[in-house]
Amino acid sequence: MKQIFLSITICMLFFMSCKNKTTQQTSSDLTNQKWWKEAVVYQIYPRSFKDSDGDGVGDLKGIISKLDYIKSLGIDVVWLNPIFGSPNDDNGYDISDYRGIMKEFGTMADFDALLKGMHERGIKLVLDLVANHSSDEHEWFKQSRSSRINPYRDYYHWWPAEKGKPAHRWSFFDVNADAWKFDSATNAYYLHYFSRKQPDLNWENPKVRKEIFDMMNFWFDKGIDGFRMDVIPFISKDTTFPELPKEYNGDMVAYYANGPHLHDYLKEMNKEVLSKHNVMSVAEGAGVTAATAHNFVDEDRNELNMLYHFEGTGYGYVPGKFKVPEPDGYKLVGFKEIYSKWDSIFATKGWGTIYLGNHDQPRMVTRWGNDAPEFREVSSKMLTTFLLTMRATPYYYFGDELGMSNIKFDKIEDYNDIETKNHYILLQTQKGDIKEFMESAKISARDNGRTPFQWDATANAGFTSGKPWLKINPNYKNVNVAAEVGNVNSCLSYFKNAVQLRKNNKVLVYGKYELLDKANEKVYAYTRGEGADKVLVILNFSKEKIIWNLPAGLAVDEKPLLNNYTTFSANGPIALEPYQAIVVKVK
Ligand code: TEU
Repeated sequence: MKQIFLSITICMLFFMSCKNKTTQQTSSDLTNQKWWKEAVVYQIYPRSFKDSDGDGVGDLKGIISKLDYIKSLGIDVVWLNPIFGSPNDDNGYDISDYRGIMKEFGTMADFDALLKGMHERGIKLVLDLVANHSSDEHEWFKQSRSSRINPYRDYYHWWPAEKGKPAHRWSFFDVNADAWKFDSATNAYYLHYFSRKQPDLNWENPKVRKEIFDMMNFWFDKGIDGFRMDVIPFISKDTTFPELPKEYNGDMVAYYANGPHLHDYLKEMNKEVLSKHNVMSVAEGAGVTAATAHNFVDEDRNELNMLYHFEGTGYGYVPGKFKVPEPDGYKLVGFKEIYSKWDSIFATKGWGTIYLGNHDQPRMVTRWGNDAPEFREVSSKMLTTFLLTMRATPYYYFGDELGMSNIKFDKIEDYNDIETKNHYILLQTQKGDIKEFMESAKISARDNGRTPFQWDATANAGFTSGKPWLKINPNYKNVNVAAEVGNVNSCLSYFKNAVQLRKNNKVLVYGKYELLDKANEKVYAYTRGEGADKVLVILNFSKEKIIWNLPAGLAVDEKPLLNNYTTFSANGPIALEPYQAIVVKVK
């Protein structure tokens, strides 16, 4: 009897504590609303958006000419990939002039006009901060490599050759995967986690940090609204460059992301720059895990606002191989686990982001949906529904609103990207499986997401009057803005509706997320919100028709808030069409 009483008491206490948690969470959400949590971010790869001068490369004037299109999407923030002076070894991620505009993209006057045009339309502008490394053509590096006693020597990481070869560090884009490059001018090696033309800056040096912070303030003083921070978790290194620790398990990215002074530097950046402006900051969270995420974004840490993780977009590749997709495709149950886990990480503290595509990723419809002609549009709309109904700030990649898909090059010569080209060379040297690599690249290579934007069915998709820097996807004849803009059933119209739905329903921004039917291998279903303010999202991730049963106790409206088909019946088992997506209010 005593025992029964004890268990009842424990149950009651547990119930009360859960209830308290929920109440707390809701009230803290309501008092902690921020514009950057409610924003929909639209990412533009400037090289591929719109060319105004016929050189085949997109530019700032091109973006200016399309501001009304951008405004019509209903998005709040534009993130532009790097637009600064660069020899373009890695398409702008190798910066030679942090305060100037890349020649192909235009001038500072163009930039000022672009920013003004965005602000006039109520759109915020976020730029890309690439500060883990510069270009080897930056003046700092030219000075640094010229002599061991040059004042800029310590702006970078050097290892004198008389000490022997430094301990191995892996490089993303090096043809030998070696991050140390010997430089005969001073008989020393320099560090480059990315290409040889992207030497890593030495953040231990306070002068380097000051240069970067001053540069950030320069752009904020111009009026920009935030920075996306390229591989920012890599900035701090153990500069003794020891042999890799015993517990190191081959995950170099995770190792790079945990430098000893990383959070000191981010706090300093916050104090010197971010806290002085009403802006947003988002870290590219390479190597950041569930265990470390809060250190970057919790408000009381005074560091950054958000980060995006790689667990989602890295999922479904064969472990140990370079971006080789699992032969039978990815498993939805694992996909749901990842996104549910990342929701729970920020459920009561911090804030998340969500994305399926960006300039480092293939097109989302090819990778996560189905780009076969009969399913491209519906599955694209389904993925759009997912992105715009999760509790996290959506980062939506330009072109996905049209349902653009992978170009799938057959020949290595068609690729422009240093990652793909250099990995091909590395594989040749290692006598690796080139055939497997080329097939995988059709699904996973970065250039798939970089092909020029498709404006209309005229020559070169209306992107340029010249020769485009990268081939245009031949499907542009049907998949383009002109074809979609007046069509209420197009991907474009669907995206705009989904954006408006999120804007008009704060429950889609802040509401509690609850996964339903987690073992279902084809359907991803979840609710957002609680009590009277709750919606159900049902996403059929398969090409099959599915009957899905509403969980007991859940009743929904007859008319969905969003549906990528015309059919829906709220009574009895729900019949889902291939890739059907439904958002419906819970009664
Ligand atoms: O990406 C960093 C990064 O982790 C990528 O190298 C990513 O792992 C890879 O592209 C996946 O295939 C950032 C930028 O987003 C990327 O465009 C740059 O090339 C890189 O940093 C170097 O600046």
